Amino acid sequence: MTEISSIIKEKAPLILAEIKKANSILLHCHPSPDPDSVGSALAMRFALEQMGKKATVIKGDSEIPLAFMHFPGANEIVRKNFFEIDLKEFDLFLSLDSASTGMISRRGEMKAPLPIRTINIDHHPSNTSYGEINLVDPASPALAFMLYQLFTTWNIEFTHDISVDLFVGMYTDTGGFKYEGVSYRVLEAAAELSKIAPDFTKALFILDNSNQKDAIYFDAAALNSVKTYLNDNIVIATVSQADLKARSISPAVAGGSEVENRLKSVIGWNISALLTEIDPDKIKISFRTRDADKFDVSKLAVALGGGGHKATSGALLEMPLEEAKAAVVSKAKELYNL
Ligand SMILES: [Mn+2]
Repeated sequence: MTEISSIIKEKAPLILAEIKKANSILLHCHPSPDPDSVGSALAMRFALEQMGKKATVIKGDSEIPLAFMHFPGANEIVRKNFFEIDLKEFDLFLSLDSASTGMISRRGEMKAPLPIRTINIDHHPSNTSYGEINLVDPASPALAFMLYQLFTTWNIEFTHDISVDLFVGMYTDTGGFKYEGVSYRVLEAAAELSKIAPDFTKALFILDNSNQKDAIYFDAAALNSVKTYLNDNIVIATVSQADLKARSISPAVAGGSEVENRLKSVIGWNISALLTEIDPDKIKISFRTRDADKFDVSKLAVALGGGGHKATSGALLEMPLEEAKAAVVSKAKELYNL
């Protein structure tokens, strides 16, 4: 059996005591939900039901992507955001995978403490501790791995459905068990879950193979435009309004591309940028780097009025595409002495 993190060992009984006192428990999916958000919420609902509790998962601000609808329990997700529910129907809110109240909903002003007793279970280092109980474990590479440990501590029976929901969360948040933070403990947990749900590969196949054709056309346009600058240190892909219109590519698809990640996979292409003209003369820029210590792209984003992390960042420029591209190159030249 997997060792339990000390922070989880410490908080597990406190959280269980609150759950035992509650009758009707609220769970949510965060805006633009990923499989860790949805899978964890669904697994928690099954666990709470095993304890004889009424538990409700709401979809939150965004639609649940079609590719997640085969996760066990997904059909029972209530199609409401946080401001569309009546909090009087609940006596406990278990907030999962959400670093701040902004990850519960962006549809309105949400002030902590929230109107009902809130337990905040998360793995983001930036978590703002907005709950009455906060269980934050940044060492865990997925929220689903924290739930695996909590459920083990609480003696929850790992059913087939709980196992699939936790497996997809752990698999995706770790980039397929390859990001930093993946340890033998994570692999042990995944092995246990796969023993209970040997059909987990089906869930992964659907996840990996539910692309929309728009996404392929978008990537084709982006890859077709690739040019490098500053001795190949920066690689830029652009997608114009004309490109989007030529293939009737929806703006939602334009936001979900991973082209910039592929570009930075080339040795020597240290910084990658994807510039998308989301509206005429409105350029959404996404930066990546393969060497965050040497090329901290948060600085490049900030210099252009945006923000982000050292390895992933972004900005929004209101100017023609070619001008935006020139601005990116000249800022990069200046900031990194290229
Ligand atoms: Mn997560």
